[in-house]
Amino acid sequence: MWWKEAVIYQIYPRSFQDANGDGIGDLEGIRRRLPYLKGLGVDALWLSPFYKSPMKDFGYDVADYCDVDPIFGTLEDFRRLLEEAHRLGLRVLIDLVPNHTSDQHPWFLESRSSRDNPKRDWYVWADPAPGGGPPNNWQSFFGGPAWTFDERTGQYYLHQFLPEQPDLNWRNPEVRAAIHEVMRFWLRLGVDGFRVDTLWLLAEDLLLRDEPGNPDWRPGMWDRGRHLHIHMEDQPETHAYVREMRYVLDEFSEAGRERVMVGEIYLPFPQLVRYYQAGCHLPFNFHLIFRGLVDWRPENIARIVEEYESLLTPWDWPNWVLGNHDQPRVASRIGEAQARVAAVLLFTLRGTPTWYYGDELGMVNGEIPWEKVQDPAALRQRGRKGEHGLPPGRDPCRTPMQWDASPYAGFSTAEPWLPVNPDYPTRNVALEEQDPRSMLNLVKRLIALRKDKELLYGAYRTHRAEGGVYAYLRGEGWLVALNFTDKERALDLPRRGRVALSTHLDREEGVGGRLLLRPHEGVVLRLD
Ligand code: TEU
Ligand code: CA
Repeated sequence: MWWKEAVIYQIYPRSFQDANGDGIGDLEGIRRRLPYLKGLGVDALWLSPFYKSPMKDFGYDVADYCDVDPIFGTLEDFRRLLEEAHRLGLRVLIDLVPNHTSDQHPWFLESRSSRDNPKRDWYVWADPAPGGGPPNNWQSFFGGPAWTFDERTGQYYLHQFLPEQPDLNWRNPEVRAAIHEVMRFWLRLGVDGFRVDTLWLLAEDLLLRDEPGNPDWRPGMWDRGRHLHIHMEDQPETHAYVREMRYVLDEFSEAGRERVMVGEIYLPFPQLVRYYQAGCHLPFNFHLIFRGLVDWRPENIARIVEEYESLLTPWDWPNWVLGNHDQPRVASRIGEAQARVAAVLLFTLRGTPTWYYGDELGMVNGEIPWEKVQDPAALRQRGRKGEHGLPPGRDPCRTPMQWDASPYAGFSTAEPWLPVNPDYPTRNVALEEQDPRSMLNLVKRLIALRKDKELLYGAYRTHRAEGGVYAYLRGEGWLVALNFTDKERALDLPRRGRVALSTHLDREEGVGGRLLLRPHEGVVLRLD
């Protein structure tokens, strides 16, 4: 099945390539860069939202699910992009945002117009608490209560994110049918599947019960962390809704042309893997991001991999991620040398990898001063300091793609919506293509190597996870050895072998019973 062998590449359309010179990336820009993506060797693209939107959350607030925002182009531009991608053998996944709409979506405008409007029940409305105030203690992801009072009708509406992103009421079968129609619209156009936004948040507790307090919460942590999330997240009904969405995908699936569901799900493993049974092909496994990169040691990474592997049935296909448009860049978290080691890890573990645009250049977080901050999540925390005293939020990982050393890094001819990272003259596609040892060439080599069937499907087995070295076997024929330290390390091998690839891209020799790893070196060995 194609999605098991694929490498998925995430594009944040605002930041990839601007074609019409307004400083914002667009669909035509992506189309022009398809040859680059083909050359990189990835198999599928996931495009973050490009739908009509007031852009309060940069497209994750959708005002029309079946049209393209003029900032990004037209539906015709999308058709051309899709057609050309398919011609090159690239699949295209689009972002489906079913949990909430924009407050400017016609459905919400109707819903809020009166209590007896037929669409009233399409969103989650509730009376004020008996003594006044919000119906319960639920907090939004972006800070503050998850409820906003609507003067006109005297009730509160639920929003897990911004007040401008009201939650749809998934218990209402009309809502589910409407989203299914949206899916069919894009499937008929030919998309290969969806990355479904906030899949684990579709349903909330019917009784709207208060969340219990979180004993680990400390002042300074985010508002939503004040409570546990047993009533707002991962409800049993959600699994049924996922199943229904899967049926819609299956209406359009054929052998070799399965339409797939990638689900955005931030949950512990035991809860995460239940989404396989619900029919989600690839419930995103973010554990390398939120448990791995914060404690980058062989013991910890091996524990994550083993725990996940042990919970999967033979029907569940794993997947791994190191970055996305909501998370700080991997190279900024563990350092550039270790980001290369992490790339070897991602492409040689069992499972489908998803790669975030620019990470193949080793792109680092942009430093965005307060005057230039765009992310609504950050703006709501104005004055607060994030890491290194810089503003918090998600802009740092959304800076423009660095194509070449020309002004604005070849991203645009106008000033981009977020500043280009100042390191672009020395870190860009054009330069790294010329440099045989660049991160870009490492990623290309890894993607090519990963086509090997045994590396794709061979069982995972830990070989060593201590003393700064993490090594594992894939099938019988492959051994991956990663040095997490800045010192030399030696590793005993089960058999002789040959270096197929080193992060340093400078050796391909035979090795005997012992492998010497240089500082920050990762090696993929073909065993005899
Ligand atoms: O993200 C959902 C999510 O829970 C987090 O990634 C969240 O955005 C972050 O922790 C807050 O700082 C998805 C999208 O990926 C994100 O871009 C959207 O803002 C969000 O849903 C709402 O649609
Ligand atoms: Ca543009």
